[in-house]
Amino acid sequence: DTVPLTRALISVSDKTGLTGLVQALAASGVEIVSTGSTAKAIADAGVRVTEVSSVTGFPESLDGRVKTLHPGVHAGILADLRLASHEKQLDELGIRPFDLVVVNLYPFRETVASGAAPDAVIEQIDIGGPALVRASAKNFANVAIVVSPSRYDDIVAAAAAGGTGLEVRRGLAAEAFAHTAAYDTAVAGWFAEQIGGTGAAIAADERGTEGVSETAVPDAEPGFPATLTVSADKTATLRYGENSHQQAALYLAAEGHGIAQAVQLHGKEMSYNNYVDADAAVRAAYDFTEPAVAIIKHANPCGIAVADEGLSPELAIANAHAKAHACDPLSAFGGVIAANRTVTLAMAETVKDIFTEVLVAPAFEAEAFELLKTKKNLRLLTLPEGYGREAVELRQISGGFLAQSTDVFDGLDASTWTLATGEPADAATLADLVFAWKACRSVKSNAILLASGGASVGVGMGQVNRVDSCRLAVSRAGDRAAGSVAASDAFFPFADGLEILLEAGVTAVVQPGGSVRDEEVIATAAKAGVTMYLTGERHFFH
Ligand code: 93A
Repeated sequence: DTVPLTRALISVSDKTGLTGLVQALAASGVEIVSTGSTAKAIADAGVRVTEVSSVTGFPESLDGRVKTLHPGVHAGILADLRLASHEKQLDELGIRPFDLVVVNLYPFRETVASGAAPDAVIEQIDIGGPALVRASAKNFANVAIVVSPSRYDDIVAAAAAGGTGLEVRRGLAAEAFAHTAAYDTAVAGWFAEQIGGTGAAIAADERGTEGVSETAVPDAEPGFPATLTVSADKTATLRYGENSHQQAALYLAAEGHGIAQAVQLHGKEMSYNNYVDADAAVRAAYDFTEPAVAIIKHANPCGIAVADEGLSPELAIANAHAKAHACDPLSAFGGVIAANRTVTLAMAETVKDIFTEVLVAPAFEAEAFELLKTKKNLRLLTLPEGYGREAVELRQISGGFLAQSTDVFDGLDASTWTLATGEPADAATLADLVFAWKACRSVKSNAILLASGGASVGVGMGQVNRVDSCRLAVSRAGDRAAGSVAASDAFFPFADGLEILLEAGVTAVVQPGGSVRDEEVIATAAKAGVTMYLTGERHFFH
């Protein structure tokens, strides 16, 4: 099962670690074949290298679009040397096999992130590279495929030790296919954005089999017609669903400009749960017009904050992130972050030290992107231009679908609130109440959110009674509950939940009102001398 390393094809855009790799391979007697600028870098490192054009007998042509796309290369990679017939054919064709292929692809995502024009982006769609990677990975029985400089040390060690083992090559192949899949997902996402987010051109041959379902769906206007057609094209097969034994795929809705159309710039492949959480994160952060950050775990915010006033744009989004993170650092571990402004270097510097699954934002400053890219597993996504939720939301239930107009805040106006009891809130307290009310909308019901200084300080979510949500919010806030304000996504059916908030020292409360026991609830607030506003509108979120 061990394949000795004798002949390598190396074609890399990212030259990190290249010198050390080729020097060590040459020292182990490995012959090196390479493309254009890679060959030059290898020669510059003082290592003997064969130009791929002398292997193919065909010049690198069309501005490099055709370099390795040649049977002289691909037959050398794809030959299964366990078969005498393959070995014989190679001999007849005068083609020598490769046992190691080292490739990393044109920097497509980086080029998109740099704001390059479409033509320049298209030039960075690697064709020959993925073909090398996939061919090598398919033939892992004979070839080791390396797509990341982080594997160079292992390969050098294998070369010195006599070759690569089958299980090592199988693992490298799995990595390789994940790599090309993520690359193509980024390309598909960019194309979908270019054509207005419809994704119509993608996987068109799958239409009618998987991508389109005929179901009852409302149109965007209040009238909900008897039948409509939902059309969405399958754009990615996900590794698995909510759990590893579930299959899953991503479909792009026609006309969508949401998280499904986000372009992934870096990091591991997006998972099913990543998409769900990124959607929740964006929903939470984008309710705010001021710089805001939301951190999501299991579809719930464990921190939401807006920036302090008067900060520069560079610092504002970093400040919002620091405040959101401070709400519940324990839960923020492994979280999904959405920012509603460009991620700046200042924000990247703090995010980089916190284990984070996904960071989604409208854009990344170049230095911020460079820094965050050093985190191999952190997925970086940009939202499509014109991001917005659909006017109507669908949810599947067994045997059918539910539809509703989407819950949005349309220019929230606190002057429409009713002061039920207590002194009118001063400007700072009112700002916190408005913040808490907006932030509470993205918390799964029953939701209680405590806030202070434009940041959540304690979130009670998803409990089956409001008292427990109050307890949870207060316990998460700890000593920050005293002096904070509270928002409740729906009315207090009894005074018991409110009493827990008052005992903890909450100074003002906003809630919809409308309970048959409003009088009792308001009297409880009045007795504590606490301000209470009624919004007249609840924001359940299930
Ligand atoms: O333009 S390509 O799609 N056509 C090819 O035949 C080809 N072969 C390798 N891109 C191709 N590559 C890519 O070139 C590799 O994936 C690698 O990223 C890059 C290295 O080229 P160079 O050594 O000239 O910089």
